[in-house]
Amino acid sequence: MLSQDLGDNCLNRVRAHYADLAAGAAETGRVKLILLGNGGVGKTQIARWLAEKPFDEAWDSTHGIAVGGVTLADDAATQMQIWDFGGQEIYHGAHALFLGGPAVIAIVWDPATEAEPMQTCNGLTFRNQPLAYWAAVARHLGHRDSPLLVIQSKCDRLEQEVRTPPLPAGLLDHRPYTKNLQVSAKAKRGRASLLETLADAATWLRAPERLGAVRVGAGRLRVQQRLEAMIAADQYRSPDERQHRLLTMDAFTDLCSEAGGVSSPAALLTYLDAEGTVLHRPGLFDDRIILDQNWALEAVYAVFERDRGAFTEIRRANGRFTRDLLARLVWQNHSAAEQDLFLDLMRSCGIAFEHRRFTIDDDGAETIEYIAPELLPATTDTGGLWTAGDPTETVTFDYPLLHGGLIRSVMAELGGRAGANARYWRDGLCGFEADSQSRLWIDQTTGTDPATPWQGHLRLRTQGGNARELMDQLVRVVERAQQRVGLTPSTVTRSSPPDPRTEPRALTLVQEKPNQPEWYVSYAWGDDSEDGKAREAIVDRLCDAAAERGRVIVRDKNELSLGDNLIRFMERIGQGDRVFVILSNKYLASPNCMFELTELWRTSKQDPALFRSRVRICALPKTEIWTDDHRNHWIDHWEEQENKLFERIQKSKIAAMADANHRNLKLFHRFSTQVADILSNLTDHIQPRTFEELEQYGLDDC
Ligand SMILES: Nc1nc2c(ncn2[C@@H]2O[C@H](COP(=O)(O)OP(=O)(O)OP(=O)(O)O)[C@@H](O)[C@H]2O)c(=O)[nH]1
Ligand SMILES: [Mg+2]
Repeated sequence: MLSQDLGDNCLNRVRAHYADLAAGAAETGRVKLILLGNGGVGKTQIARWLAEKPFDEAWDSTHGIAVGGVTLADDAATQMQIWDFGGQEIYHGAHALFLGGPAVIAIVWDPATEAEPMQTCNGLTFRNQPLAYWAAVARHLGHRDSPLLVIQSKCDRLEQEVRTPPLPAGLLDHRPYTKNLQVSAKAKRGRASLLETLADAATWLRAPERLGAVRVGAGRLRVQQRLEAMIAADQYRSPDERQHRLLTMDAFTDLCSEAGGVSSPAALLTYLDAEGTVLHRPGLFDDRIILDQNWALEAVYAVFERDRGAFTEIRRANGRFTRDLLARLVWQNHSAAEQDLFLDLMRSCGIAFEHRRFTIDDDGAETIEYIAPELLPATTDTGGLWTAGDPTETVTFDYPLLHGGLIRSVMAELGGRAGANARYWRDGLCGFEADSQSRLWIDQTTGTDPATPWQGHLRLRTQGGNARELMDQLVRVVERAQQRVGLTPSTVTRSSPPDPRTEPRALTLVQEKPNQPEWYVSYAWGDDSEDGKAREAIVDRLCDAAAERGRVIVRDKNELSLGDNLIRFMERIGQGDRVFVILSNKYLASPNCMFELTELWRTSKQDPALFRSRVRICALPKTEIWTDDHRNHWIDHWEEQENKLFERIQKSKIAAMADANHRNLKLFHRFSTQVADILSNLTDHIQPRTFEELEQYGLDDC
């Protein structure tokens, strides 16, 4: 109910709470029980056991958070809201948001998992954290009054019990309430002491000097119970027949009027979201309320299941994905509206961020490309955006506990504005900011000290231009991210103090414009054939001749595929001031080359004069571009490619699902419709045929 962050004014919600209390108060008796620990240690089995459900041999890994209520057998007054957190690292950023309130926190561990650095479940690899990490999470992210239980699970026999959990001495000394327990959900050992401890911890937490008995408006409780009944009723229906997955705002407001005693449905919604009854983020999910949270979280995390195909595709595309891809590979059974909702959910949990929008279709439809930071490559890749040499400004934030949520949150804020103008890898990003004309590089480091692998630091660097001003802005970005994920640095070290005159402003990451105009060469790479060698030789000669004149021609010799690299190169070419196109028959038959050529045409707005002013063409001998017949040949060629691919897609389900096939289909269509126009526009004007002519027309004219 209280403020979620600095910009959040809680006054209206507090007023609503008291107004609802005045209309009739009730005690809830609810206490949150948060289960934390590595994947597979047995948290869900403990939750099931408390709810008197049978033990399940299978490990059905929890996605995100599962919330359920149980009334403790010996203590009817206490209703425990169990928050069963999935143990995988990817969830940690989101979990920090839920840990801050008063709750009983149970850290579950077992010696076998403790001994394994990694483990695999349903094709997913989990990175295990030591018990001390989880204790540090509870200590740094949990409420100061929250009782802490350290539970050793899977103690099927007495001999398996470890009397002293492997925790550094003194780590939990300052906690007012900690207890060690040993249980086995399978052999049903330790249940009585677990129940007794839970009841005791709940009573302790609800003592007047701490949480106190929680009183809420009776109307609020009625709405909450009504919603819980709707959710519970659905649990007995088969997944296809569930009726209460989502609730519109109107339906919720009606529910509040029926229940009576609710002065502000919006304030109640914030309360119910914090209680875990519903999931709601104002402005997101089309303003609908998610009742069936497991359904939504399952859909989101299906993206990360290796055997569903999306995982591999996204990995291959360096963390990039589109809604189309997920719709084909994991969300076939969900409507477009539901898919949008899942994407919103991914964004609001920091699992993905919008990276850029682009148009590949000729009809101008926009495609949104997202990045899933967790699936970015692990290696640092500043990709030439950072100039070697000392950074001008550095700021280092040291954290007693650092998890991946922080860098993901920073990336989401900056990356949402940067589009393709930044480089990302799993632990950082790099780019160039327009207003300050300064470069930035942000990355995180954890695990340098094996004794405390959960400690880490985030380092910000800025270079060139107004590096200090940009640094002041970036520090604010990090402070906002800290707030969102619930982290606090122990120390902050700055190379120079902040400038008090720096006004907050939005950051714009752009391509850094070099001092010189950017020149590129687009050609079909050489192969071992005579023609191939000749093509390569002419490009070498061109680059050398340019170098003699003090010019650099950018020549991307890296393997380009119709994917991320190519799109990045295309965007650079799109901004290129001059592009040399070395035409050959191989060029006109190559999808990559044709992509570059049609991009040049598109970024010249299909204006022949603008196109010719930027492009310098040199056609190699035997290139078929000079007659109508030649040009028609290329139309036929690309039409044929399009038809062939279309047939394949129609024949094979697998081919139909591949994102690349759909993209290529659109591109082949684009090539066939534009190739003749582009070529006749060029051949209508005299083109150089010898290298000397090319030198004159391309290098000596400016
Ligand atoms: N022998 C034994 N196995 C157990 C016990 N409790 C859980 N397991 C097994 O451990 C595996 C994982 O249990 P879960 O409760 O799903 O683990 P979790 O901690 O919820 O895992 P995530 O949801 O992935 O974070 C399952 O195969 C269980 O059958 C126990 O008391 N004894
Ligand atoms: Mg679980």
